[in-house]
Amino acid sequence: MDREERIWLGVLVAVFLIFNAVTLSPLVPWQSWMIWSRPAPARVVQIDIANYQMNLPAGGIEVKAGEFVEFVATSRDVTYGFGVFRKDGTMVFQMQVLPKYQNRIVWKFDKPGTYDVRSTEYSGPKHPGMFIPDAIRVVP
Ligand SMILES: [Cu+2]
Repeated sequence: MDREERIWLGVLVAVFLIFNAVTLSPLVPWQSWMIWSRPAPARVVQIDIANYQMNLPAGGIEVKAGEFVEFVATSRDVTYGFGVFRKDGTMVFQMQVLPKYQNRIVWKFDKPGTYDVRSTEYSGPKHPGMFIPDAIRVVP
């Protein structure tokens, strides 16, 4: 390795270290959620999926804007996706739902409204029917 290569390697290492220090720093004002944050969810929502059916809690899902909600999704057969969408079709979040495993995600809805749920993982021939309009109500 000659001198220019060592300098270039040093520049790359410095860029890597500075980038990570800045983006992981709690001093950055826009960085309110840390990767190691463990917010206590205000409520836990269980979702059971089997045979292309998403079984949501009876009475639907109602959460408050600004509170942390934990979604715990389980599958009893194949891999599904749990995706939450705004009414304009844009995605809020999604996670894979692996069989026989408690798949968890903690989310905070910023805006009140109703949200749709659909499977975001191709799971088989009945996958396109896995759509639940207005599945989540977020109230102020
Ligand atoms: Cu699916």
